[in-house]
Amino acid sequence: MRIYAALLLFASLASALWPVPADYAHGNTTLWISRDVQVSYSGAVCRPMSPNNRYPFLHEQEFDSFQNSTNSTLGGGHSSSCYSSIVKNAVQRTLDIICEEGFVPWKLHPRNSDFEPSTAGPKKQISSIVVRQTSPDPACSPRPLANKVDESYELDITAAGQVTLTAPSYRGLLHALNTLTQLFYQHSQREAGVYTNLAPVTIKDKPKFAWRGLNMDVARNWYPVADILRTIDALSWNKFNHLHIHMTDAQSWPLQIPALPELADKGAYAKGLSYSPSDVKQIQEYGNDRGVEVVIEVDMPGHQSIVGVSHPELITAFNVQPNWDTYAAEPPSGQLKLNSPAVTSFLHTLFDDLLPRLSPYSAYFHTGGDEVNMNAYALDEGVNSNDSKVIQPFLQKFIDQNHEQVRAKGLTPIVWEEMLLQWNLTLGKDVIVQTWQSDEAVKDSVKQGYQTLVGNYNFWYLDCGKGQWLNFKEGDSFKNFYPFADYCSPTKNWRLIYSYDPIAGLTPDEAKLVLGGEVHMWSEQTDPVNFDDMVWPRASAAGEVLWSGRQDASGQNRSQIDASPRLAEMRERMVLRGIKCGPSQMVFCTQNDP
Ligand code: CP6
Repeated sequence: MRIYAALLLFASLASALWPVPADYAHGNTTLWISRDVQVSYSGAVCRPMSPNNRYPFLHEQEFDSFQNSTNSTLGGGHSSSCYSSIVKNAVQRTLDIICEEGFVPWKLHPRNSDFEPSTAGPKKQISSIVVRQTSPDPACSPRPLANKVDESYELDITAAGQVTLTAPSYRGLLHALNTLTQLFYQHSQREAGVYTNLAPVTIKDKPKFAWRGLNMDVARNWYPVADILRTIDALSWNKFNHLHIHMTDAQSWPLQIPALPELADKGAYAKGLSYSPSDVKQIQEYGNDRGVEVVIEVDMPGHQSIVGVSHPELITAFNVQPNWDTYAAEPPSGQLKLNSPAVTSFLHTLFDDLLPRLSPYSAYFHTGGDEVNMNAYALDEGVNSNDSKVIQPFLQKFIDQNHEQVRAKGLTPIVWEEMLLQWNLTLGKDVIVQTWQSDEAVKDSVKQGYQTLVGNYNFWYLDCGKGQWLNFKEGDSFKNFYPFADYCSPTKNWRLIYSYDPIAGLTPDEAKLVLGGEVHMWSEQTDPVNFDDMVWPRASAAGEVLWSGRQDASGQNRSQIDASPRLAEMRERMVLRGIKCGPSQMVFCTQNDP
């Protein structure tokens, strides 16, 4: 980070970008902004229109005619569900946030200080915003792989009041717009307006890691669509680009499959507590519009007990009580049988229904594979053994069949680390391996040449945040027996999450195969009431590590002291935008010293 020398005189000046850009310089000139600022796209100016138009700077016809013009790179010719209106809508949201958010950064300034610009005299205004996409959008289908997307951008604000956002892709422009929102503040005398005191600004930014994700478990507790959409918003503000939805697990199947309606009819927690195809499409489109790719996981063959409620013939060790822990990591027990023609045909039907609906929006499908229990296969008539050497070839056949179908539908498979590292399965070199148990797992996976996701549970599992796991009481039913207090300690504060380096201990060549990582919100004890508070702003800490890297340009680990007030500011902005997350710490810890 480069800072003008003059700025050192203004140590209290709030400049709190999250995640921190790769290259950032700013001054201390104040500029004001208003809703009728002109926005132009690659030189096609859209003039202010009628006063009752909420977004007067955008005029449909002018924008559309620009789109269809020959020098347009904003997606002309694509269907609206792909790229064409994404930037236009994002600009609308951005000006909405800038002009209405109302963020006054008082918590970051010394107690009782005067940090705001004078409201007397003429106010220099932002004159216009130029939005330039410099490369054509990729084809809509198949979706580009994560490491093929250029998310870089440049943002300039001149002291004279000209804003320019430039990026090769619409994904970069979305990041530029998000950064822009973080440069503006509401004056505490509200009528005075919205200002930046940081001009001139020059930002050149790009992500360190291509995959920056949150894994959201919607099977242990039910989440209405609105909670998922709100989470996509918050992810985009933090420059995350993937929402991994852990869609099914042992306890519930909240996904409607029209070809297999009994799955959700019997497997959802209640009538109506399931996602229809149009719900899924809405979630995917919402993510697509915000640069967040939605990746669905159907976890198999473990964590599948719930399928036994509608298809008992497909499940081995179904709901064993009381000794469920012989057969599963978490109750109720039950895994898909191996070496079973019925399971094969079931999965064909499932994939034929589901996967074609996912591929217009994602390049990936997650087939799970964590915590497969061996004892369960002693009870499976097609296997009849708990010996891993007997089970392994059946598991290999199972995953070969599944991945073949995933690829046939134009998708790339993702698996949990156990498939590679515990079971030594032979996987296609296209497969992404998602690690979670250790840093050694990351090393082992990249050493075998696989693109790898990190997210060590000792650092990036958000479910253990508040230490509120239930205690076993003698005589309780097995449903209350969740003896997980041990592995849920220690709790994880943002500093611990921030301290995790995805490429620690790897050679530079190995590090290249770390595609990125995910924080994980397992929902055994989280539902929409506490979800925001469990995820944010702790996920933001991982978001900065994934976007900016654990180290700064000089190779030093980033300082928590620098991060602390910036994260506090990010949390205030998220709260104002509707995320119900608690503070990262008390004001005393984030306020600048006098
Ligand atoms: N559910 C599933 C879980 C977990 C995993 N998979 C999990 C394991 C250990 C901890 C937290 C969560 N609840 N399907 C592991 C990938 Cl500490």
